[in-house]
Amino acid sequence: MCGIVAAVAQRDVAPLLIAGLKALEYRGYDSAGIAVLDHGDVHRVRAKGKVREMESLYLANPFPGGTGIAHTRWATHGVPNEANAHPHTAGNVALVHNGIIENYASLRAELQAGGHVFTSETDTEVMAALISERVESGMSLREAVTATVRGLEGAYAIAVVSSKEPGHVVGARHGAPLLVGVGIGEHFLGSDAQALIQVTNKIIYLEEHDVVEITRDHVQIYGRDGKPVERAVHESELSTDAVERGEYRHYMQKEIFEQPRAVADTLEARIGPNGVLPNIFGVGGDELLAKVKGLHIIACGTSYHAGLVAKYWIEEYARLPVNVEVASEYRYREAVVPEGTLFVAISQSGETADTLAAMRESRRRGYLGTLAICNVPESSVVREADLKLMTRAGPEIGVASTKAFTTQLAALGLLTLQLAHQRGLDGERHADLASQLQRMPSMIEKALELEPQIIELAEHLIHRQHALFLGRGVQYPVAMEGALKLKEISYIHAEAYAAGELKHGPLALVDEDMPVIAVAPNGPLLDKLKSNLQEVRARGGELLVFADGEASMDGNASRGAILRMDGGGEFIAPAVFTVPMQLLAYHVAVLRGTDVDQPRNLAKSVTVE
Ligand code: HGA
Repeated sequence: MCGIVAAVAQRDVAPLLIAGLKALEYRGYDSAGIAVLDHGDVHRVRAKGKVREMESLYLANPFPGGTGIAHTRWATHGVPNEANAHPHTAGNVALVHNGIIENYASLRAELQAGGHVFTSETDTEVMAALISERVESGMSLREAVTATVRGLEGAYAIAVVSSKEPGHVVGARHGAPLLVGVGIGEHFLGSDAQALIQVTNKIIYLEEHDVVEITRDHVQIYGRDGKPVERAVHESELSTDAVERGEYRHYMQKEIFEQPRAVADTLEARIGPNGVLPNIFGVGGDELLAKVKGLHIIACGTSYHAGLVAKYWIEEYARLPVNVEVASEYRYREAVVPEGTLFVAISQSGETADTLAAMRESRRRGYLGTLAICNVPESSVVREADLKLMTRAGPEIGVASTKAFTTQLAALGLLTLQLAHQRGLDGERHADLASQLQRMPSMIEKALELEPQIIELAEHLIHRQHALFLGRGVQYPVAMEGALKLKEISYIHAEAYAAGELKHGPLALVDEDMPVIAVAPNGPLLDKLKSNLQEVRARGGELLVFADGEASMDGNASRGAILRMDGGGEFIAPAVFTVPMQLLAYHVAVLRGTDVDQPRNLAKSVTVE
């Protein structure tokens, strides 16, 4: 999603801004731009496409200046082109924006009626025009920004400069993240810590409705009431190495292979021989969880699939009812909340706009409490939740989520175990689940050894237009995740079905051109699944089956292949069987030559609704 970087320094800031934008490239975007103040002039360069295309325009015609703003845009209002790329300028002002201004049409009409001429189709440009007018009428830049954001509906993180105030950048946030980087004799704004880690690890996280003014020597933050406020400075633990690609061809491949470590980190010091350790969800966590009578899990995309796996787990082992819903639906529907329900938000970035809004909405719906499962400790979702369990996946750069998913499963496994234990799960069963969970990293490690065979399987899919993924029970969400990965990065249309549903419609699609990928670990539903696979085989469909080591598959894959692996036990098998799904999608995409880490039209950290 859009990225913001801004700087005030003694040195020329354009190279710093461009380096910051490159660090934000992983979020996915379609155009980029920078604007720098130089003795009352505003130099601006923008380009459709990658940061390096904008950078070469800059290098062909570089400009000095110690105050600047920069942006990568993921278009919401207006096509991706140079005119719609940020920064937008109006009079003395240049501005970058992340979010959506919902009342922009009426503001734009009023400004046009007053004679303002717009040069883009964006919602963003109205803010530049309003702030510029106010500065012209005598307000300081900060006053003009404060007055302008008060009249906005929607979501924004902005960074603004005015040629009337060189040496100052003003930022504001509401519904989209913005943070301050504190340097020595220089200050920065960024939409995440990744953008700033090359210049500082000292970070101040702004809160909703904050307005901030940075100069070389000062940072002043103003709260919702316009009065100065103090916010703590944090030391970010990110390192520039954590975002190096190393020997891997893509970040996604690196992140798939980091999963044993990431899952082990997520479990570390949270589970022991007797099960989950006390209060890993935060102070008072165990007490609150003991009162839970049901759960609503809210998430988007891959995190939603992790929630679906948890539904099977929690209902089976803890015997608590669980409802899982995508955040964009939940937030606009009058969900019934039975007494004693826990609201669980799952989000990799903790800034996913729909999930965050759903969590805020949940506050007025009478939940017992909120629990965040998230990868970014300082994120809004984590800060606003009552209880939290951090996944420790480290920075995830590939837009298609991989290690975030398996670490979410590890965290949800801990939650399941704790809830089940508190509700009297039989001791032997509890011990078995706990030991399976502890084996999750090594079983994932083993599954990664399948890569050479998966590369061969990938050949089966590269010229296909469609694919079906099948699973039953807790493996159905794994099939959904497999289909999502394939769609996201290879652009092959893929659908997942609960295998028992096949005959109720999708079987009509099956012929020799329709590959069917089945997740088939051992378990009580394996025989049922095998019958469903026979239905595919009888229609000439090509079967790619991922099966547990010894299970007989009755020659099911007469066309296609059976790939044997070890799911590590019924409880953790969803996490382990996810690995070949990820590798398959990855290698199909590589063979098809797509932009694996930044697939078209997609963005990471989806901070717009
Ligand atoms: N609405 C603005 C910014 C979009 C955005 O925040 N994307 O992440 C535009 O379309 O330019």
